[in-house]
Amino acid sequence: MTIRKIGCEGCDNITCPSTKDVLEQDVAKDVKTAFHGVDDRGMSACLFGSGGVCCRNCNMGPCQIIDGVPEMIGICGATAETVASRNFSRAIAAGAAAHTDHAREMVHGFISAAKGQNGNEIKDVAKLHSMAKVFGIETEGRDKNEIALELGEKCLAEFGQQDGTLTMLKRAPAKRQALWEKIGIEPRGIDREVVELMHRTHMGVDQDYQNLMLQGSRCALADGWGASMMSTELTDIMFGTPVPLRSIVDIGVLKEDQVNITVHGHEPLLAEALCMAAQEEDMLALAKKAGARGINLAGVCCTGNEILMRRGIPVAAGFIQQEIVLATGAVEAMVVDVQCIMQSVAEVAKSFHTDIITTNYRAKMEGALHIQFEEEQALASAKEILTHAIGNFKKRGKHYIPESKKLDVVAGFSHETINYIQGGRFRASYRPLNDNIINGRIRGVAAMVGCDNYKYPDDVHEKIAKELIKHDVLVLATGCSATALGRSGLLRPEAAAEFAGPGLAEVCEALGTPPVLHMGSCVDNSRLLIATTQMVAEGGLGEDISDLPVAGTSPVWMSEKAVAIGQYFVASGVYVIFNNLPISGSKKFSKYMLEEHEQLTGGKWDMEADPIKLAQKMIKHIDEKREALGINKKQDRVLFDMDMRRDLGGGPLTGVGCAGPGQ
Ligand code: BF8
Ligand code: SF4
Repeated sequence: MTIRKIGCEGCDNITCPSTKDVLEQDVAKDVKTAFHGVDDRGMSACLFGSGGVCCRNCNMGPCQIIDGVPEMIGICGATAETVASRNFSRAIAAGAAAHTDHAREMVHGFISAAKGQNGNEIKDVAKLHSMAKVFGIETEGRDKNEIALELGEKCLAEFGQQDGTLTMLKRAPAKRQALWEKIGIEPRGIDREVVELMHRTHMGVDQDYQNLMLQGSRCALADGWGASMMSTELTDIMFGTPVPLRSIVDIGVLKEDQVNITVHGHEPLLAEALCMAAQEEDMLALAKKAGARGINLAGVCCTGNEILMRRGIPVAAGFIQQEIVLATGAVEAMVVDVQCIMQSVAEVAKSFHTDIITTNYRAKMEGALHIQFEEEQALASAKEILTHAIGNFKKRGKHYIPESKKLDVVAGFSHETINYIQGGRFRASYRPLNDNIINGRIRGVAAMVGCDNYKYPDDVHEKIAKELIKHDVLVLATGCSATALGRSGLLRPEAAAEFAGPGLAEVCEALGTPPVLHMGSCVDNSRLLIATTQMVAEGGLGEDISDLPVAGTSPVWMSEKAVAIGQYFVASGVYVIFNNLPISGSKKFSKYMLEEHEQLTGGKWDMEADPIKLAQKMIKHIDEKREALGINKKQDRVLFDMDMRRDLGGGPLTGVGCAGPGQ
């Protein structure tokens, strides 16, 4: 297939200066991106699909359902609400499956590390001990690897567990746990909930949309409080719990005189191995022999977030720029594993010397080179991949790196970091955050998570975040939303003075933090669950997550993982707003999701296409929660300023961390 000549003139969906810059260059003139793909298709989205009422669950269909038209139910009699809830549930199951399969790989890697088999070590012993406590594992007098092995095996057992409840549910507030038990949505085993949801959405099984959504919630909770949380915690123990560090987000992190390798996907085992291998003498010598000054690794999508958070390695691109970074012609190899890797990257790479290297047997691609990443020989596999990439350096032809738009970011805000920066090492606490919410300096907390989407402008995240912080709402960001906010300059501490309302700006300036805190990848949304639980435990903001002045959004969601995430937040008591949801084809199901669900879990879904209105709805929800808590009036509470914080042993962030290999 030949790539058509397309420029980016007139496309108002692209606002990122680097993206525009690259697409305007001669080197990118033959590159067709998904931005153009949206236009080229020339069709608006199918109304049945968008409304969630196209059923193709059996071969009597596909059946397009028109709500309220008796002849337009499914051939089997399935109603609009049954079909819409089944489709929604299947998205949850698929999203949860992606997260849980990722988590399983991380648990396998963790067990190998504990056995000393893959070159990784147990780095965060304090976190190992705290997780051991959650799982009832004895730590006294035991070697860290022995504890880790028992923890890894117990975690692995949670995937296949058939009865009982997942261990980490007990980290939730007591009131939340009691509610889950009462309505019967406590996950029993991780895999079981995905399988049961797929079964119940099969033709002719669960045809009561409310009953089905209970399983939808149970499956989503198995993702959030089960697999994703497990993945985040074990990854932290193995690779280190993130601490704030400075780095860069932009396509311009590519380097003229180095072998540029972008790492794209999700599971950090591969990325960590590449980071280690890229610092080995033999690899650096090979790069020099090829005429390069070094090896420059740069992240894309959630892998980018993982290595940014833990190593300060720059992020070249979020989901929406994965083709653009290749269009520079300056990438020797894009190494990919699983999830969110568009097939189009193989086509774009054909115009250049770039190789797309698939590394996981679960995810191969026509036109890509496959080098299997063997987790138990992690370093050797990583070196094989790097060797191939280095071999491409001499073949680099005409290229363009947009170096002038690079933006500094501070990332690495794990839940532990938030605890620490507020209270110091010895009095780590959420008390200052709760106090600042109670006294009104911080109005509330908003989670911005999830994807980019080529159907929408690339500045939606920025618009929403600016509106939120302007109204003193602290933003916690993950996934490609966090990358987008980094591109917009909102992950810099200076952004507080530039864009935040006076209360939030005062708090951020005292702590030295940005008004938007980067908390990691998509699986790291589990950090947000723990952060909200801590806010409840600290006191003064109610007894459950549903009492907190918090709200969540994935404003331009793309992946089914975002649906699973949204549902586990809703089932945890959070108000979650997306730009759209595939539910509008059923009045009953829409009413249930947007209004009635709140009576069940205290959380609910909402929709709003306009970014500013979406932010305002989040603020309105936060204000309603403040009103219910009786903290809607300004109170004269003490702000923990810099001096007080120093006394506590904390202090503002300094320019710690590295900016990646070769710096
Ligand atoms: O898991 S935010 S586009 S990269 S799905 Fe994908 Fe969405 Fe990005 Fe990460 Ni999450
Ligand atoms: Fe149609 Fe029912 Fe088959 Fe769905 S399950 S395709 S509604 S007949």
